[in-house]
Amino acid sequence: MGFDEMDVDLIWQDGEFVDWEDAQVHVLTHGLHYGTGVFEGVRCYDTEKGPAIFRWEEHLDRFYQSGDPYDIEIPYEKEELTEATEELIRRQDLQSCYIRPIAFYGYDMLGLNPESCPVETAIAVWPWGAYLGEEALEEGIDVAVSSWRKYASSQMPTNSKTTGTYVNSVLASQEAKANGYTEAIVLNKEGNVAEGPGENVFLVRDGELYTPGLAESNLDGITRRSVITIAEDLGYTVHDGATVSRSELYTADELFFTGTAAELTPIRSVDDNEIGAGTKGPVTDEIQQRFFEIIERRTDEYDDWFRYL
Ligand code: PPE
Repeated sequence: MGFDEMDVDLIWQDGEFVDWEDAQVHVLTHGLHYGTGVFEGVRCYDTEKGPAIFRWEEHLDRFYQSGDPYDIEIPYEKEELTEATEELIRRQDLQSCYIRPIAFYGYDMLGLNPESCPVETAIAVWPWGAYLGEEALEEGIDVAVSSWRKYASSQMPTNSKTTGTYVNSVLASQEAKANGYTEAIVLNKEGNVAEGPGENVFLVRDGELYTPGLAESNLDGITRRSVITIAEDLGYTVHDGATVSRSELYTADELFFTGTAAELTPIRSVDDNEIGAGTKGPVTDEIQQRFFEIIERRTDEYDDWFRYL
């Protein structure tokens, strides 16, 4: 479904609320030519206590930090972006939505050094259902190891949500889909597991969890952090600094993805090898149920993870 079929009509752009179709940039925008932008992806959930934004402060912190390697200084205070986001949700009567803040070097002059270009900032919100499909959350998905490797942090910042670097994810995701899989798993330069194109990966073996450590060229996912906490609170041992080899994927008892968009999606096969029983495994199921209980606020615990509107 495209944006035009959605019931949203407002975007916050550089301090103003503008009509959806008026939220434009110049074709000579620096970020369009060289990918010099940073973005976030956040979810607002429909809860019994009204709309609630999941881990807003953490996402905002990462948004500002993502710009550091490029000297992108977002010219707004965090409070201003918070108010703008809340107003977008309220004015469009959304109970749940995906939130996409973006900041990028804008229009002044081209040439690699963006020094003279202003940093332009925008926030859009729209309804976004299950990223990999509703069925995926229940049945799990079929993934393939990508022929595209994740770039190393000596090549491009791996822990920054930089617009330009997402071509790596786009390639991996297109390849997986072209070959009949739902999603890819991307290996790092060393050939170990980095992450999915837009997800972190968890592996279950002998009742314990493993997820690639932050030196494996992956993003420090906020869902990853949350799932580590949730799993530990459920009593699981989580090895969150793991190096996961490609071959460990095939012999895992269970595998799943985490991410803002993907939430907690089980993986039922890798390169046509069934994982476990070829469906959502019991540990994944327990953690996923707890995750949804938390984000739908059917428990009072973890209340400080939410910002209610
Ligand atoms: N790795 C990558 C490369 C990534 O893009 C994401 C989020 C994650 C891990 C998980 O991070 P977190 O959302 O903080 O748990 N991917 C975003 C973009 C998805 C898109 O298609 O666009 C997201 O989930 O919002």
